[in-house]
Amino acid sequence: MKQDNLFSVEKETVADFSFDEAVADVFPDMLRRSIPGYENIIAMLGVLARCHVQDNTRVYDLGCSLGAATLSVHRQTRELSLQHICVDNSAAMIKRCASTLKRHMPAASVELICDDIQRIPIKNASVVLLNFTLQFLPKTTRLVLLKNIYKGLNSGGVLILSEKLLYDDAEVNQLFIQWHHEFKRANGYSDLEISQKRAAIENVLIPDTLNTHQTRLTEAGFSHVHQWFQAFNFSSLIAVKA
Ligand code: GEK
Repeated sequence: MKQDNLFSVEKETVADFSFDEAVADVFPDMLRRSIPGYENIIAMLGVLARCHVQDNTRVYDLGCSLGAATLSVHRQTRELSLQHICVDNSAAMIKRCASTLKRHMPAASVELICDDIQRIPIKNASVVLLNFTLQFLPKTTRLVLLKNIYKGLNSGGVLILSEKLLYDDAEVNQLFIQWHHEFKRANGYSDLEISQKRAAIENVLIPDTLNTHQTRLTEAGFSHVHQWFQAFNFSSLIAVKA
């Protein structure tokens, strides 16, 4: 695993974060050291998917990056006949995702799409994954996407949504940010790396509160919405279509 040191040298101006070649190259290390519980969430996505997946349906991984979530689902469901649809609008991610999935799940049916997840028709889905992706969409379009996902899910199907959370209370929000930064420090990131990454991501990753997510999922049509994971300000929800 290549080490992420993209923000270790002081930059004159910090550009907005983008999912380019340099990021894709160090991405597994970046996610593991930046998202508390990331590896645990990935493993549990397979476990949760196994509980809700339906044979002869599609599993969508929206914002798939390098395909870690799809691989986890495949590991738990390989005896079923599923079509995996992996979507990401970063060409650098999709290119690497293609070779990883070909190597680790060569016999599976996989469609890789390099496009905006907002343009993807969802059909015959039993599991849809939005693992830390919705937070990169403009707030105004998030409900439209969730409604589209709800429409494309079969009855009994699920959406699993993982996100970085915002807290309404500024003091509480600051506490969670402090804990998260301490987590990054414990994983070897310097103060400079933490502050430059923060500057790069702050106009790109726009978090919502847990309450906003729950309300929006309900408004999209989901009947059961449960928070199944949280580590500091990183959380994952499962929403069921009745
Ligand atoms: C994982 N799910 O390892 N359309 C398509 N892709 C997008 C869009 C969009 N509008 N916006 C962002 N992305 C992965 C991790 S990373 C999370 C997901 C993070 C893509 C973007 O290119 C990137 O690959 C991914 O969403 C977000 O389980 O970096 O914090």
